[in-house]
Amino acid sequence: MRTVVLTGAGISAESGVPTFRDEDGLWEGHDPMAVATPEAFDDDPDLVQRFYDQRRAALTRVEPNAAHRALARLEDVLGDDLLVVTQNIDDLHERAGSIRVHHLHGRLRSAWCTVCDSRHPWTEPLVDQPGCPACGRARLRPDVVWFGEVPYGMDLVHEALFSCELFVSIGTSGMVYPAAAFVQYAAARDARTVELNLDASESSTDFEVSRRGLATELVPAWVEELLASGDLGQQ
Ligand code: BJW
Repeated sequence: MRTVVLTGAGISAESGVPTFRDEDGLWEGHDPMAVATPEAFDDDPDLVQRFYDQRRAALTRVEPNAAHRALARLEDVLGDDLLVVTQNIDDLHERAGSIRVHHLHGRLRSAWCTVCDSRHPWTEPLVDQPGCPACGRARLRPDVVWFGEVPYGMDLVHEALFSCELFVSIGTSGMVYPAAAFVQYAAARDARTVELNLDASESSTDFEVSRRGLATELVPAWVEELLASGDLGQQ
């Protein structure tokens, strides 16, 4: 069954990666949403670089959880019929074993040169303004998508959404577009729609099935149910 799984910050929360809009979400007294913007980067590049440098460094201290692993197990069965579209910039899906993962909002472990438009695997801080490995200019920024910028690979995502039979959303508040509208695209093509989230999201009412709870409990249970159903057609 052609399946698209959309994930958000909630799937990585139990690994110790902070979400954006949950309680005590401040970073050094700043609202993360105000830091993750092109305007903030223009106003205070060092502040924004430090925000991402700290999050990149923190990746070495976190591990995938049972929810990431359950999706990797689902891919073992569905193969190319499963696409995970993640809004997360961490690499926990890949470290859990998922292969078909699309990072809609970019990746922490990638740097983008705003001069020569090259991209580079990156694990070190960017605040010290290292030179671009391709052109040598010191204009690297985190390879992530901020408000007002175009999410990555929308053609690929649209193609997957328009042909999927099952759409599942995990751990996202449904407040950020275009991801918040994916359920509507999938439903318009008669896909089954399932939401697995701790709280009600902005788009909960758009889903046929909406379950509340921790991702580490809901996702493995849902994957088991799906696999046990035999035809992968029942949730
Ligand atoms: C758990 C849990 C547990 C907790 N278990 N669950 C249409 C209408 C209105 C506005 C717009 C619109 N279209 C575009 C806009 C503007 C804008 C936008 O959406 N604004 C809104 C504020 C209204 N969108 C954009 O600008 C986007 N670009 C765009 O649309 O370009 C035009 C275009 C589109 C398509 C084709 C061509 C052109 C870009 C958006 C970029 C968002 N960037 C960020 C930062 C990325 C880098 C970084 O990580 O720092 O992405 S913002 C931030 O929000 C980040 C996240 O990926 C994203 C979503 O957050 P998420 O994942 O939902 O996290 P939370 O914290 O909000 O929610 C966590 C959820 O988990 C909660 O519900 C909890 O209950 C749950 N949870 N623990 C299960 N243990």
